[in-house]
Amino acid sequence: MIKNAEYEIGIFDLNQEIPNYDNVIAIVGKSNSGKSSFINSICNRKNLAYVGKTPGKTRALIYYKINKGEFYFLDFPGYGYAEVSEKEKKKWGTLIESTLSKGIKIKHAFILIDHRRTPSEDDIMMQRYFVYHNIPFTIIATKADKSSKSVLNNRLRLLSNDFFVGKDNIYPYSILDNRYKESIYKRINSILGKDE
Ligand SMILES: Nc1nc2c(ncn2[C@@H]2O[C@H](COP(=O)(O)OP(=O)(O)OP(=O)(O)O)[C@@H](O)[C@H]2O)c(=O)[nH]1
Ligand SMILES: [Mg+2]
Repeated sequence: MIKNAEYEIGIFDLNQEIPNYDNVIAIVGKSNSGKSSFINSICNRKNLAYVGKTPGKTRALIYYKINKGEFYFLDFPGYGYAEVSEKEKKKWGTLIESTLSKGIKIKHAFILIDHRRTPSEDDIMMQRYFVYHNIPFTIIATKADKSSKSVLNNRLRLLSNDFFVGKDNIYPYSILDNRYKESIYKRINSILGKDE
């Protein structure tokens, strides 16, 4: 389903013009939740998005052009990483908030969370933001390979309570297991109105 993926543009500071693409799927989540890994995996690419050894590596909003412009992934800087300096944190916060308030176009948001973690205040704030702005979202519970099936299922149930969504709005994912890809592709098709 994803045949082609390429880096399109990075938004590094507030003076930059924000692109106005249709069909943008935002990828948000805490630092280290697996956003960049998810993008690489779903695009079948090893090094499209940078996966750092230390959290807090994605420091800009990065647009990836998928299938020659059929849609875009927008990789957000991860929030909530404690060891980043206050100054850096403030810079990211401002970058995220102001691009959002400047009316950046987002068709759908994937909120990524390590399935073993309880949602942080920042996760819930992000979700509220999307609700407030009428942007539909899907929760992606990452690193599914790290738990047994029963533990994973239990966590999915708890996450659906925490995020106040039905379990069908939570998708497990693992970059180590290709079985999860198909359901994400289906989800993307339905987001793009390509159901048949
Ligand atoms: N076992 C396992 N590890 C994963 C999976 N997804 C991501 N990881 C690991 O989790 C770590 C963080 O992944 P990233 O993709 O860099 O996370 P990120 O959300 O982009 O982080 P920031 O850029 O800091 O916001 C890396 O060491 C990845 O290899 C997964 O499905 N399974
Ligand atoms: Mg990243």
